[in-house]
Amino acid sequence: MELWYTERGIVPGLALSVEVSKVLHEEQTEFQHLAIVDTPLYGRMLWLDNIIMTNIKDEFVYHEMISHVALNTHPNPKKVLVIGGGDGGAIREIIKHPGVEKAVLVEIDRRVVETSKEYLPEIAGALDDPKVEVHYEDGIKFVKEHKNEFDIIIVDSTDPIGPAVGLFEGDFYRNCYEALKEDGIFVAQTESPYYNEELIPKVQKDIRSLYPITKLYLAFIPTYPGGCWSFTMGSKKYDPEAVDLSTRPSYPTRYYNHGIHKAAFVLPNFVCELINK
Ligand code: AAT
Repeated sequence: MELWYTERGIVPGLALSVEVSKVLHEEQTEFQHLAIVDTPLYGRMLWLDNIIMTNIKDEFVYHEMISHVALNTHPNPKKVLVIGGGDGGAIREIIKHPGVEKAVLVEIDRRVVETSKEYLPEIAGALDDPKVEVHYEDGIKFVKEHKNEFDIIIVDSTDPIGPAVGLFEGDFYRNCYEALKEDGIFVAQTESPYYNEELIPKVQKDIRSLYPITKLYLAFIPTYPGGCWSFTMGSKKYDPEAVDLSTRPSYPTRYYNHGIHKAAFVLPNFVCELINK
């Protein structure tokens, strides 16, 4: 008998279905419904509230692109904060960078971390590295309590529903700005330009009101709605497009390279219109 899992509702009128060969784990956590399934097409997948979070086949694109663009824009990133991202994929990428001394993960749902360690070791394997510190709390509260501390803040959040709503709001962005050092860089996943005509310009405005350098960049992720995914960067000092990447350290990646770093900021006209709306 065939079993299919369907992501439906996050983009009205769209459903994304994947054939499932085995359901390995399902539970209702304190915050959300969590499922780990095996699929013939994407390998093992993590779902939260019936929405695809990550999977073995394409996770490298998202995790490399949410991390390395900022890590290579900053000349000397030592202390990096990730909000959300309990699967550990962004953390795995961050600690590849030889200059990073501490990577702090603030995930609201302890069960996402625990189940990722158990079922997705390829993604979560770096969470036990001695450079990594994990806090189980709301990222909104955490950033309020930290000032002038981080070189980079990465918001690897769920879509703007449930506990992640506040991670797309002005107060949170202001607190992130203050939690960054004077030359810090902020990056957030900001959904698909095809389906978020309200959200993307709103985030651009909020980030522009804080940072002298605000940019959007894109990557291609088959399992997220639209396939074309956006990231919004706010930088206090360093321009990601002006940086001399030949001075940056090299380490193995499967999607990110110096050409992609520059090309990701080249936007189709409809996306340029969206960010200037
Ligand atoms: N690495 C890709 C996976 C994610 S999951 C995002 C994580 O953000 C989830 O584990 C969720 O529990 C956590 N989260 C949500 N709200 C908060 C909060 N307020 N504080 C801390 N952590 C939070 C991203 C997938 C993107 C999906 C795109 N469709």
